[in-house]
Amino acid sequence: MSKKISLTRYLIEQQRKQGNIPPELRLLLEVVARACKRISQSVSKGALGDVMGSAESENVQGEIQKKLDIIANEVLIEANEWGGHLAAMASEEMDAIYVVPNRYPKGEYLLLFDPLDGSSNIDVNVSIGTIFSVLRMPEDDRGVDEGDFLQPGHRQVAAGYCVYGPQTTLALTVGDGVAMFTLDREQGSFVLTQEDVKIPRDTREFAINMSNMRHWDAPVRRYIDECLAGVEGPREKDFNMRWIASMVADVHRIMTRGGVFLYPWDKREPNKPGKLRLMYEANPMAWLIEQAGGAASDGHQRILDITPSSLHQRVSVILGAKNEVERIDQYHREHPAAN
Ligand code: AHM
Ligand code: MG
Repeated sequence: MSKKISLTRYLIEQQRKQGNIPPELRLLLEVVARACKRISQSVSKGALGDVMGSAESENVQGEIQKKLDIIANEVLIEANEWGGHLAAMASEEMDAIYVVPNRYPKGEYLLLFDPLDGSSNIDVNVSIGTIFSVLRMPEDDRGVDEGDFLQPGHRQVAAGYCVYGPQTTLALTVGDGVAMFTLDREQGSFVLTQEDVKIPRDTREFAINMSNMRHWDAPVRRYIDECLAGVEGPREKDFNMRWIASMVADVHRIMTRGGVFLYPWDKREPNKPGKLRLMYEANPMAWLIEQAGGAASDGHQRILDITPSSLHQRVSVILGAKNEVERIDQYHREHPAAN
């Protein structure tokens, strides 16, 4: 009988084998995973728990918060504040950073998260998830502030997501490929179900919200027009389309069977670089995708090379199959004025 490898065992073995997971980081990742289990439980209660619907409050981005957005945020804060491995946390749902209170010891890591991604899908029982990213405090820093978080994505030391769907699945990277863990609900533990996840370089499947088509800039229009033209068009093959409206679920599909995902800049809010958030969504997903052999860009540069100027910064996101992302980047180079 093949032995089940738990997340704890996987992390301890990685620590021994690679030496690239210091013990504090391992503990931090275990606590994040434990918080995801609790969020998974709340999600699965649905109408039987007091978790559905709007909280009638707004987050810093002016979006109405759902009850589960707030519950998930609290679960992550409460689980992580006392362990001694973090200096501070930042969340899509909080205006300012959350510094670990003085009553607890402070550690050298910074945790960022989108506690409940895909909020519009909560009430309709479609997959949603948690996205997280871990940075190290800059060296010789005496006190933690927002500036410490403004590091480019290539400085992440761990990143992952947990998708709450028919199964609860955790995807994780510490810079040595991507591993996937499925929650064994009877045992209450995450079990390793896939190692060394790889995304094919080519695909016949794209993900974009087509209802925004008239607002896109020329390079994205050109790319999608060519996909839609199918075998008769320049790509000489038919494409399929998927759009779940939960980035976690769309990225998980790409991790599982390939594809390309776009949430580009569009003319609805021309002063914003995009809808998705660099620090909570784009960076962790970009690193996971690159670790699985894919690529992630904003059309002009690698997402992981963007130096953030503010915590809640938005960004245009194109990620997935390497050859498709390179093609879309090429179309942007051919339209230099495009966003
Ligand atoms: P959220 O973090 O408030 O849930 O917003 C992010 C989500 C992504 O998961 C998803 O890709 C996108 O918003 C869907 O947006 P739209 O409804 O415009 O298609
Ligand atoms: Mg989100």
